[in-house]
Amino acid sequence: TIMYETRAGVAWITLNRPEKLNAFTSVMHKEMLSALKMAGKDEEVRAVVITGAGRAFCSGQDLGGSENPDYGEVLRQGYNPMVQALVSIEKPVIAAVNGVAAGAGMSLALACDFRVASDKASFIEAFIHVGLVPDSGNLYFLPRLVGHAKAMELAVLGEKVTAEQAKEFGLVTKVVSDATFVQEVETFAVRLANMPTKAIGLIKRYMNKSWESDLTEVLEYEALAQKTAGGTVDHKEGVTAFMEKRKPVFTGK
Ligand code: LHQ
Repeated sequence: TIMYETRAGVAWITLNRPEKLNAFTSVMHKEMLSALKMAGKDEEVRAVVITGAGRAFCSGQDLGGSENPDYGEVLRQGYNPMVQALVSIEKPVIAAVNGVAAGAGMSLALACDFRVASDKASFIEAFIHVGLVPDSGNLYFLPRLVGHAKAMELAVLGEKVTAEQAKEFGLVTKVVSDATFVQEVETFAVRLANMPTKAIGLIKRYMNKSWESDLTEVLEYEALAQKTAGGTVDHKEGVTAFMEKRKPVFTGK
């Protein structure tokens, strides 16, 4: 139910249940978790793309499945470890939103570091339409990405938002034509994969921490992160390239 492939420093993770619009099952969660762990560990991988097979990105929980009736446990066992694993990957993770992202499928996109959307994509906080609440980090990421007022509006009204609308309120990094979607995502992902990976990982780690920290703590995090970044090969290369007036070649080390 999950496809995993790597090329040009990028791991491509594809949700692959197109006939159900890539709705999540417990099997899919297990496969997703191992794909994310693989991408995190593989040193050749310097960027991760998550996308959907067929016309949808992900329609959230499979509503037709005979899953555990204890939804709390479904979240604790399936979704929450996935979100934690995704956020713990110290590499850029891009949601390539090829089509509709609904319910926990939208949450998955929100937990990524970037969202690149096809002009055919849409976002829908579908939970409310089945009498549920946003989950899988949705209540954490949504207000942080779009602000409290917009997040309340989206979560409570559950209206479908087009890729263009999502771009307007900052949910999406860029909207690209469906015809060139895969190439555009690839170009973006390869660009990220050729950047100073360690520094990106540190930015991600401490940007996330900044939400639950005060200024004194953040200043110290920056000092810690900068000490680490300052010791990387990529920092040395960046400075050398600058002095030699050439383009740097970063290796992620
Ligand atoms: C589906 C699904 C789906 C099964 C489309 N399941 N078959 C966490 C923990 C525990 C419990 C509960 O929930 C959660 C978190 C959640 O994610 S709750 C929210 C769950 N998701 C939804 O409520 C979204 C349900 N889907 C939709 O609203 C629509 O399908 C969207 C807006 C995504 C797309 O609409 P359309 O483009 O019109 O497609 P469609 O509705 O015709 O769907 C195509 C097929 O996919 C259809 O099957 P069929 O056999 O008739 O062709 C759907 O039944 C199936 N499908 N989503 N989540």
